[in-house]
Amino acid sequence: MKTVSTTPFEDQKPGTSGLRKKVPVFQQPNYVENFIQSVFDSLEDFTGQTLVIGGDGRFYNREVIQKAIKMAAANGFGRLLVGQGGILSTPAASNVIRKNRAFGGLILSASHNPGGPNEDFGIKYNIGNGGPAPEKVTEAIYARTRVIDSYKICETPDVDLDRIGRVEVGGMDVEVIDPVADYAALMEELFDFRAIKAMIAGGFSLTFDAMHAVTGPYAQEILERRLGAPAGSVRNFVPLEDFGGHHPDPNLVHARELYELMMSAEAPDFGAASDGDGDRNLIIGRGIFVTPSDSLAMLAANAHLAPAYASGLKGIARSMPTSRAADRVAEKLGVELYETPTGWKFFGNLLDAGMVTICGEESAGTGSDHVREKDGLWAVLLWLNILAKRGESVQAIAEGHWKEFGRNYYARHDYEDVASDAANSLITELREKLDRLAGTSSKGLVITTADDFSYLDPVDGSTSANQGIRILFEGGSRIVYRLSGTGTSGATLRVYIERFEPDAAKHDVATGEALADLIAAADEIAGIRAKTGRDKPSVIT
Ligand code: VG1
Ligand code: CO
Repeated sequence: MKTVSTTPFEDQKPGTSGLRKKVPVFQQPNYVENFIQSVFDSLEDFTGQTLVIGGDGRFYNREVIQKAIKMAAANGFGRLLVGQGGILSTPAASNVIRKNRAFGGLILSASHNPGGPNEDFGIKYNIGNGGPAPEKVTEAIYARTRVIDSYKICETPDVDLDRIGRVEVGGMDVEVIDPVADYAALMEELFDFRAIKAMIAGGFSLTFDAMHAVTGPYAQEILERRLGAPAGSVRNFVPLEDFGGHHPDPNLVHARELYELMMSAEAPDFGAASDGDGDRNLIIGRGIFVTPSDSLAMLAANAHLAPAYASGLKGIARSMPTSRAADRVAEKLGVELYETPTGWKFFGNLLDAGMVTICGEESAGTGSDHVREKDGLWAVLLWLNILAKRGESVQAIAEGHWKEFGRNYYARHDYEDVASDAANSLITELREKLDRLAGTSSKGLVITTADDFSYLDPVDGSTSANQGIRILFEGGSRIVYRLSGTGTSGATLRVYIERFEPDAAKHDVATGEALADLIAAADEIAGIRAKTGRDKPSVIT
């Protein structure tokens, strides 16, 4: 064991989901070591305890895992569990932490961002409940990174990550585990595998695109081996360090091929995809894309059809920018709806306290109290379970849902890689005029309220301010503005636009059309064009 002296880096502030930077930033001498030591220095009483490590297999994953193992041993952890090949999807890592009563875990991923020598990497710390560290922990980690002057590491040989089994590193037990087994077993407990299997045997067809990211081995085991989907139902199933040069982002832009298949005459009954680290999901029925916000609402309304949720939901939580479709379901079910800031870390307390069962975000994240992360394959399996029980198509279920609850037309416009100064001044100027907006109108729409979202956690009483600017209009339409906390270059402005339409006769309008006046108002109110120089968003989801 040796102690190495070091000097702080100024830029190690964790964002929405851990520390994310370009690979060359992480490759600076001591950069990874500083951050990991700062994590350990911010924790208490872990001597002899268990740490879990896994990642999405992207470029630099293995190198960081070797450093983390040697540092965990030097810092006094007693046992370390690591996925074979360095692989653990984010939800699987959450499950391993919980199942083994680990002290916590390090998850190495930059999620849906591209991978490779000049692309993105990330490190996130999860606590013993299996969920992302709450803000008070990430703030302590950041404070530590600013003053750190040394780190501890064992000078031991690298661990063979490809061989399942147990070895010893500097007095710590290291177990290389099967990354899929425990997760697949958990899914089998939650869902009616027999019903899904029978549906597939009866001719129901599906395509799952793993996007050359972490879910390939999970999806092959669960969908093909356990549920009997024909070989080839899971595409792009080999995890690659650079995701084949693509963005492993399951949206209509980056999962274009899947989308086109689902809109074609050859479309299978069901299409889905997941992201780099396996926590996001894309759901497309034959001829119909289900927005993540709608998917949350539809899953919540039908969850009782799956064994794990047969006794009903305790409550539903959604991030603030997520559409309010789920609110109507909560109302009907007679359960509480919680609105949290963006990022899964805010759901942890509600789940731990047994106040909610299902959570979701507009960014293609849905999950439940089975783990403490969002879970892409879980959402796919819950959809399949519902389809098997209802015996209807995705389209019929979606249309029936809108008829019953009304439809929340919804889109997110992202302006990526905008100059940070321009993005910050846009938000600052909006903030300054918030008090004067109520009662005024834009593009014929009357503003009823304008505020900056602040969250009071009902469990621990903590407050998180400045979480996004909300402009509410008469009739229930809404525009939300916030800056991304996961980007690695420049700033990303996200504009979330929503209109509620109760009239079933108006439920088959194209989204862009249904939102046209709000989109124009979003620009007028914030001056997006003028301040960013962009005349259209980089991505619309
Ligand atoms: C984005 C999404 C947010 C999600 C986060 C992490 O954050 O908007 O909903 O929780 O990514 O997802 P931001 O700050 O860029 O808007 V993942 O799949 O990257 O772990
Ligand atoms: Co992700």
